[in-house]
Amino acid sequence: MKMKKPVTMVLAIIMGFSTHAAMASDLIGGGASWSGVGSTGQGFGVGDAQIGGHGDAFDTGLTFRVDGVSFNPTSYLSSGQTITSSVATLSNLQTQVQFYADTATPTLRTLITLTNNGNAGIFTKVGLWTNVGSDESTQTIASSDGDSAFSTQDRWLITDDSSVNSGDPANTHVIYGMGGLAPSFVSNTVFSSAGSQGVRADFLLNIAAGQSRSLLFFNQIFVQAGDARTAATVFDHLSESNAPLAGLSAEQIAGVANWRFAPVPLPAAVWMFGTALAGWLGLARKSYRS
Ligand SMILES: [Ca+2]
Ligand SMILES: [Ca+2]
Repeated sequence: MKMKKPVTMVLAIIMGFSTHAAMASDLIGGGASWSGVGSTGQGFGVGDAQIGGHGDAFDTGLTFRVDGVSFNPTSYLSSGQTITSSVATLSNLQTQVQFYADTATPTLRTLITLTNNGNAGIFTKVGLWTNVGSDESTQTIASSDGDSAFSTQDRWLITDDSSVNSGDPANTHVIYGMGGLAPSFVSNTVFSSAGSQGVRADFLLNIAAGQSRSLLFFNQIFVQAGDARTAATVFDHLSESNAPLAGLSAEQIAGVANWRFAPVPLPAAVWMFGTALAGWLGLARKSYRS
C-alpha cells in the first residue's frame, strides 16, 4: 500500500483530482458552502454549512455508524462538486461515502454504499447522524407527513432555530423517497447534545453475498424557512432526470434502497425499437432452443 500512494498522488495531479488524508475540504454550489467536509470528530462528515452570510447549519452533520461503529475512513478524493471517501471495512462491508454539491440549488447529496464481498448475506444497521447548529433552540418546523414531530413516516423534515427568517439557516433533511425503504428508528437526539438538537435515522439492510446496497440522502439550507418548505416538495416526486441525481451511474441508482425513482419517459421510437428487439430476442431464443 505504501508504494501505491505516490502513484495515486501523481495521477491525481495529472487528472486534476486532489487526495487528502485526515483533513477537510469545502463544497460550494447553489449559493451554499458545505464546509469542513472530510474527517470530523464524529468520523467522515460535514463540519458546517453557510448560505447568504448565515452559517452554523451544522455542528457536524452527515456522519454514519454501521452497527454502531463510526465510519472513519483514512482519506478522501476531491474532484469538482464531489468528495468521495476511501473505502473502510465495517461489519465486513466495504463502506464508502460520497458527497455531491448541486450547482443550481443549495443541495448536498450524500450516498453511502456498502458492498458485501463475502460468501454469506449480512444484516446490518446503518445510522445517519447530524447535529444541527441551532442547539437548544432547535425546532422541527415542517415534515413530509404534515406535522412538527419527526417519525419514521417522515421522508423529510425541516429544522430551524427560533428565528425562521434569519439566524441559523433552515435545514432540510431528506431521509428517504416515496416507495423506498423507511428507517426503522428515528430521533432528534444525537451526539454532543442532551436534547432535540439533531437528526438520527437508522436503516436495517440485508446485503446478499456479492451485492452492493446504498442509502441516498439530501440536505438543503435556506435563510428563509418558507423557501425551505417550497423547495422540499421536489423530493416528493424525484425522477431519474432531476438535477439532484446528476452524475450518479445507473448502477449506483439501481443499488439505492431508500428511494424508488420514477423512470425517465423514453421517446416512442425507443419503445418501439425496444419492443421489436425484445421480440426478436425471444424468437431467437426459441429457435435456438428448438
Ligand atoms: Ca448543535
Ligand atoms: Ca433560522
